Amino acid sequence: MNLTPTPADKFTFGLWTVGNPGRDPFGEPVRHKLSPVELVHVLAETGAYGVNFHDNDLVPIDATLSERSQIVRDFRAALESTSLKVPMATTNLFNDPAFKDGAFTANDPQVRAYALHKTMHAIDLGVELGAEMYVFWGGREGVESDATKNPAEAIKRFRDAFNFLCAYVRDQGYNLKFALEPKPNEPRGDIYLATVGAALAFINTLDHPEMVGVNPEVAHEHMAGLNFLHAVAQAWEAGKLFHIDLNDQAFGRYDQDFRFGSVNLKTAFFLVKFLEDVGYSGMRHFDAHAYRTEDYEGVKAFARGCMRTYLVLKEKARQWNADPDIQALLAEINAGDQSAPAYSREAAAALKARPFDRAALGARGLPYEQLDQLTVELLLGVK
Ligand code: DIG
Ligand code: MN
Ligand code: MN
Repeated sequence: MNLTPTPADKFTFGLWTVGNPGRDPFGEPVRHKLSPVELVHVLAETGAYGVNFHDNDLVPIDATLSERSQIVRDFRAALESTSLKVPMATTNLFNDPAFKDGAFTANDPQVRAYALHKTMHAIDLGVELGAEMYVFWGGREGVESDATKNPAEAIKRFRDAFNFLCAYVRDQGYNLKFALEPKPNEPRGDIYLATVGAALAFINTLDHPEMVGVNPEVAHEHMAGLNFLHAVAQAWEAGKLFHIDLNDQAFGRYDQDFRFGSVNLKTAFFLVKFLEDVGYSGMRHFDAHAYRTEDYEGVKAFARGCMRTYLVLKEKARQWNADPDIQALLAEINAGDQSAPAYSREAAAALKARPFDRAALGARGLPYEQLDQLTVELLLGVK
C-alpha cells in the first residue's frame, strides 16, 4: 500500500497546526516557535500539498507595512522553493482582547467595524498568496450569558458582516469563496451558528449565498454530540462542502484537535469513504496539532500520521467497494424499485388505495449486523 502523500491528495495544514508550541490552558509552551518559513519546510518534508494561515500566523498584528512586505517576500520564496500552495486563508478574530466580546457580533460597533477592517486586509493577504478559499471560524462569536445579546440581533450582525465582505470580494474581483466553520462552544460559553446545520440555514439568508459554503470540522460536530458524516453529507448534497477540517475528538470533551483517525477509526473510515465515493475535490485540511508531549520530530510524525491514516482508509474504502460479500449484502438491502414516487393525483389515489402487509414489512430481517461486522473485519485487516 503506497502511503506516501502526493500533491494529488491535496493534504494541507495550517501554520497554527504544526506550529502549535504546545501551550494549553494549564501549561506553558513546550516547543520553541518556528517561523512561517521554517514551518513551510517542515510541511514540505512531510509531503503536504499546501499550507494555510490566519493573517497573524504570518504577519504579526502590529507589523509595519515594510515588515509585512519582507515577511510576504520570505514566505513566497519558501513556497516557491518547496512548491507548497496556499489554498486557504483566514482571519484571527479571536486572539486579540479587542475581540473578547466577539468580532462581527460584538455589542460595540467599533469592534464590529475593526473586525471588517482586519478581515478585508487579511483577505487581501490571502489572495496575494494564492488562496481561493476563505474560512470564517467565529471563535469569539458567542456569549457566556444571554443577558448580554439578543441572539437574533447577533445573527443580523453576522449577516451584515458577510454581506459586506461578499460585496468587497466581488468589488475587488477576487476569485474567492467563503467557508463558515461552525463550533458549538469554546472559547465562548456558547458560540453562534453552532453546527453545520445552523450554518447551512444561515447561508441561505445572505445576499450572495452562492459565494458561501461550510468548513465542517470533525472535532466541532463531535463536541455537539453529532454524527460528523451526516453533517458533511448534508453540506455536500447542498453543494456547500467548500472545505473540511480533518482531525479527531472524543465526544463530550474540550476541543482536542487530535491527529486524524486517532480516536474514532470507524467514523474516520466512513468519512474518507464518503469523500472518495462522491469525488470531493476540495482540500483535505488537517486542523489538528501534536500532543503536548512531542518535540518537532513528534510534530512531523503527527503530520505524517494524519496523511497516512487518510491514505490507509482510502485504500480500505476501495476494498470495501470491491468486496463481494459486502456488495452482495448491499444488493440485498437495496433490492426493489428505489425511484422516488412522482406526484400526481392518480398516483396519490392509487397509493392511498394500495393494500400493505405491514406485518410482512416489519418481519423482514435486515443483515446489518453481518454488514457492519464485515466492515469491522475489513478495517481490522482480517478480511
Ligand atoms: C479552529 O478549528 C479553527 C481555526 O483554527 C481556524 O480559524 C479554522 C481554520 O480551519 N479552524
Ligand atoms: Mn477544533
Ligand atoms: Mn478548524
